[in-house]
Amino acid sequence: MSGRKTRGAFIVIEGLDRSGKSTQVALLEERLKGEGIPVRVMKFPDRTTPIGKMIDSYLRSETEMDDRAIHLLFSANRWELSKSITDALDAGETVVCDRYAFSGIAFSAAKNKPGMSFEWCRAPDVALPAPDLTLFLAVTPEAQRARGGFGEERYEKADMQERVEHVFERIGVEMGDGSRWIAVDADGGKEEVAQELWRLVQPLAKGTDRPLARLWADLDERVRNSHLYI
Ligand code: DGP
Repeated sequence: MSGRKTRGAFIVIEGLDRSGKSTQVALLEERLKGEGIPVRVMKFPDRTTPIGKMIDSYLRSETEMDDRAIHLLFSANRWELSKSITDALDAGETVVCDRYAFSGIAFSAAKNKPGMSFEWCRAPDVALPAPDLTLFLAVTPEAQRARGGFGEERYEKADMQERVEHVFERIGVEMGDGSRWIAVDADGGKEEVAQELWRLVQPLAKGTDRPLARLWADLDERVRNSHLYI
C-alpha cells in the first residue's frame, strides 16, 4: 500500500435480506481493487466449513435444530474464521465482510424465544474483532418487494424481516457515536448506493493506524472486573 498504515481496515456490510448487500460487496471489492488496494472479501455464514455446512442445511430447512444451538453455531462460524480476519488485516488487506455478528443478534433475537434476549444473543460474539466501520443497508419493504421478493430460505418472510429490522435499529442506537455504524439508504439504484458506500469507505481504504478493537469490549471488561470472573 502507498502511504502504508499499520493494518488494513475492517469493513462490514449489514442489512436485511434483499437489501442489495451482496451486490454492494462485489461493487466495493471492484472499486477497492481498481484503486490498487489489497482486499479480502468474507461472508457470514461461511457455508464452506463443517460448521458452515450445518448452518446451510438448517437455513435450507433440511435439518431442524434447537434455536439456541443454531445461534451458537452461527457465532462459532465467526470465531473459527476470526483469525483469518486478523491475519488479513495485519497483512495490510482491507477486509470487506458480508454480514457479521450484528446479523447474529438480529436474526436470533427476532425469533422472540424465551431465554433468547438481546443480551443473550450478543454474548457469544463479545470480543470478536470489531469492524472499523459497519454500513447498514436500510431498505423499505416496498423496495424489498420490488427486488423480486424473498427466496426460499428459512428467515425470508416479511414478518420475520420486520422484527429483524427492529433489532438492527437497536444495535445501531447502541453502537453509539455514529462513526462505527452508519445506516445508508439503500432503496436507490445500485450505482447510487455504491457511490455513497465508497464515499464512506474511502477514508479507511488505505488502512488505519488505530489498534483493532474487540466487539463490545466494555462488556468483557465489566465481567472481568466483577467478582464473577474467576
Ligand atoms: P445470506 O447467506 O447472507 O443470505 O444469509 C443467510 C441467512 O442467515 C439470512 O436470512 C440471514 C441469516 N443469518 C446470517 N447470520 C446469522 C446469524 O449469525 N444468526 C442467525 N440466526 N441468522 C443469521
